Amino acid sequence: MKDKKPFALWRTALAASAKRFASPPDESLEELEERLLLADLGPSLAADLVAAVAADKKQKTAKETPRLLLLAAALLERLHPATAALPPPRQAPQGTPLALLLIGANGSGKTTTTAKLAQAYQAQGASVLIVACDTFRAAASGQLEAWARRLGVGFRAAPEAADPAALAFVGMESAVREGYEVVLFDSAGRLDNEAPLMDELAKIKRAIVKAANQAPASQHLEEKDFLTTLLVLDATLGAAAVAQATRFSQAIGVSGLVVTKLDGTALGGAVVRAVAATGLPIVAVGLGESAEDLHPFAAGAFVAALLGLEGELLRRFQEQLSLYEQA
Ligand SMILES: Nc1nc2c(ncn2[C@@H]2O[C@H](COP(=O)(O)OP(=O)(O)O)[C@@H](O)[C@H]2O)c(=O)[nH]1
Ligand SMILES: [Mg+2]
Repeated sequence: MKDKKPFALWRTALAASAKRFASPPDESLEELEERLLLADLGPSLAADLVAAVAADKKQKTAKETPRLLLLAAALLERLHPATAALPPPRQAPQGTPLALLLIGANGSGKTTTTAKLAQAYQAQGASVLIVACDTFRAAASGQLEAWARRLGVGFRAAPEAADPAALAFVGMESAVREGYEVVLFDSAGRLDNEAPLMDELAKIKRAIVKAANQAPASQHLEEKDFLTTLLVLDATLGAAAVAQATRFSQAIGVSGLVVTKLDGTALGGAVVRAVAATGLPIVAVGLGESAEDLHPFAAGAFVAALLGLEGELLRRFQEQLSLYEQA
């Protein structure tokens, strides 16, 4: 999916496919809005999308296209800039590993996602170090150490209540020294005192950048050169996840989102809302609790599921999607 223009072509193609399929009765705008509200998109985004469909339907080429398909196209268009791949490991000659910092509220899935990322990068053949910067609870580092042992990746931790930024510094230093290609930093997400949390995360970032610049081979590295900050969001939280996305991304520079627990009862609307609220791409989604359950975000499949497309409409949507993805 490259630029925006193909969406116009896609709508034309949708119209052309109408002749080959018998469509069920068209839905009204009110019914569409109802669907979006049930999927937890929230009133303002729902109204926005319905207005887009109403405008599209007035186009001559879209007269025969069911509104539900126009809605699917509009949703996909919103999510289209929102897909990004995980950054590739940095290669050894550069002397600095790719660093990923995971941030987010308690229970959102940071520690589990850290393990999943370790597994994903290891499967690509990269050497991985995990640094357990959630020193707030002793159990947090124990949980991560068990993952690291199971996956056979490097691991650094500090005693409970140790300064997480100091640990981040030491972790980055040893990642460089020992020639790791990827270093993952887990972090604490306690919410009882939020301002200190944001300060702590900013401090962790500065420590990582400082440590990277101590390496003899490094030439004034900036954060953007090697550090990716991922905000982990629990999709089952609905509107609360959207609020978290806004707060964290305003306080801390965030590069992308990881949306977890999409395998559960999540309605999915939070995903669209978090993207709309932050403008951030989704770099991966969590579809379960094991290390293999991290996947790229498939916007087409997501939209089909969110709208409950089935039968002829689903076939038309998929047909156009595959044409579109080849374009
Ligand atoms: N079903 C499901 N559960 C998840 C997923 N990601 C994390 N969890 C579970 O959510 C809970 C909290 O995860 P954890 O990684 O400890 O969150 P943290 O507090 O942000 O570090 C644990 O029980 C995880 O197994 C996911 O993608 N799907
Ligand atoms: Mg944790």
